[in-house]
Amino acid sequence: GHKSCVLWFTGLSGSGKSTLANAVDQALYQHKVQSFCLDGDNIRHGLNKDLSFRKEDRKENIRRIGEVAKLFVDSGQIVSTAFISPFQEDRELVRSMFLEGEFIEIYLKCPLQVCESRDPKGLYKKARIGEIPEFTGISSPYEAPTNPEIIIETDRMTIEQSVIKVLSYLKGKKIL
Ligand code: GGZ
Repeated sequence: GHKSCVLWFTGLSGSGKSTLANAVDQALYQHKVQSFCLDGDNIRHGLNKDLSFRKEDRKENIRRIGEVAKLFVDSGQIVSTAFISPFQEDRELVRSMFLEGEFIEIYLKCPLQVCESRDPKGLYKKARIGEIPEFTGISSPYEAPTNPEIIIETDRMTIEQSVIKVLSYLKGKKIL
């Protein structure tokens, strides 16, 4: 058996949140753990498609994701979430919705220059010329976590090493 929890991945656009959250989700599946991954593809395009990237809408985005994550935790799963979640206050609100030890904040630490050079969707380029307002890291702030459970420097580690780091943490906490 395993304990349920939320793996809350936070970091800039292009820091590797979706990639790593999905890789961890796959690894948990191989460990026969019930898990699920929430990301922009299944939330921003569905449940939260009424929300923009203004500060107040990001707050509501994160709050709703927290509530959905809680439903998954209540159903006994490990849920991975991959959202920028740039504001400390919003992440703290979500943390407060969970029991001690159930909310695991994973900070994908990666220099802005590296994220910007990856620019898989060309969004940074558009943000730089003002085509996307309030773009995180360019024209809207990213508040780095002050006390995350796990920090992963995605420009220095492979996906495989990063997955091992997360799973080792879970084993150390007797979640797996
Ligand atoms: C940041 C934006 C913006 C703005 C569109 N700022 O690289 P992506 O494309 O796939 O990931 C980004 C995603 C961020 O959505 P989140 O729900 O994770 O953000 S938050 O937690 O702050 O609510 C990016 C795209 O949406 N995108 N406009 N202005 N990212």
